[in-house]
Amino acid sequence: MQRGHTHPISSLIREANGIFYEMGFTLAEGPLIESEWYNFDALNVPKDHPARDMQDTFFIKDEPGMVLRTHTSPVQIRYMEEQIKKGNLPPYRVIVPGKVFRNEATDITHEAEFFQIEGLAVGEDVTLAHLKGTLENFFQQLFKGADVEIRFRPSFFPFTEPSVEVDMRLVGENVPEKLRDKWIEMMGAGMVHPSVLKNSGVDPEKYQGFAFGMGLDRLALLRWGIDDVRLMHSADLRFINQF
Ligand code: 2NL
Repeated sequence: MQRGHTHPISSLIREANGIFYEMGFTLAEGPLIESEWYNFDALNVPKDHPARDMQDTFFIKDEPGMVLRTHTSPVQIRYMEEQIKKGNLPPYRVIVPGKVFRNEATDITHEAEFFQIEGLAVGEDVTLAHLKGTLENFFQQLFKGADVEIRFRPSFFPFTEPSVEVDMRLVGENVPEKLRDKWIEMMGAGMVHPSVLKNSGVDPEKYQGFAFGMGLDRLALLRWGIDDVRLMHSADLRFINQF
């Protein structure tokens, strides 16, 4: 009898969840339909930011002020808010995997629906160095058999300050030649903007934190050496049966 298979994206979410769990992170989930407050305003995204445009965001026709979430960050806002409401002060460590939506043209590497994983750590003395160590450990465990190197480049996001792009490099004899020694852009990250902490009810004078966000489709391609993202959502059994 033919049995079912776990989709590579699901495998990756489970694997990531396991690795972050070992580092003290818990998993959180939230709604796919979000208010503009949780998806944009609370995250310090300006009213006139291009990401809020009809071309980039799916607005819910019959419910003014509601959108299909464009990232999983609103779940971290809800998480912090809920903890504060319950009287649980930081430290917080949470990861949020899930589906997100962008209203844009699709091509070989872009789909309107895709999966993301975001992470958040908040405490009295959380720094960018902790972010680097956390991500180094994550990628090292995900790409066993290779030596992983991480580098930060300066970037900008409205919800982090400072903001960075995170590149990864796989070194070692076991790494496929196509990938070996090449810097690959993996995600965006940074220190949570004080306004974002404030909007979540967390005192930015006392606490600070790091946050990161990455797409899972590209990570899955690297993890299993697949060369076309479209395969990931094709429902083609010749592809899926290989996992
Ligand atoms: C990207 C960049 C990022 C975050 C996501 C975040 C969440 C909260 C506060 C601050 Cl609640 N930041 N998330 C931060 C930096 C980058 O994603 O390119 N993702 C695919």
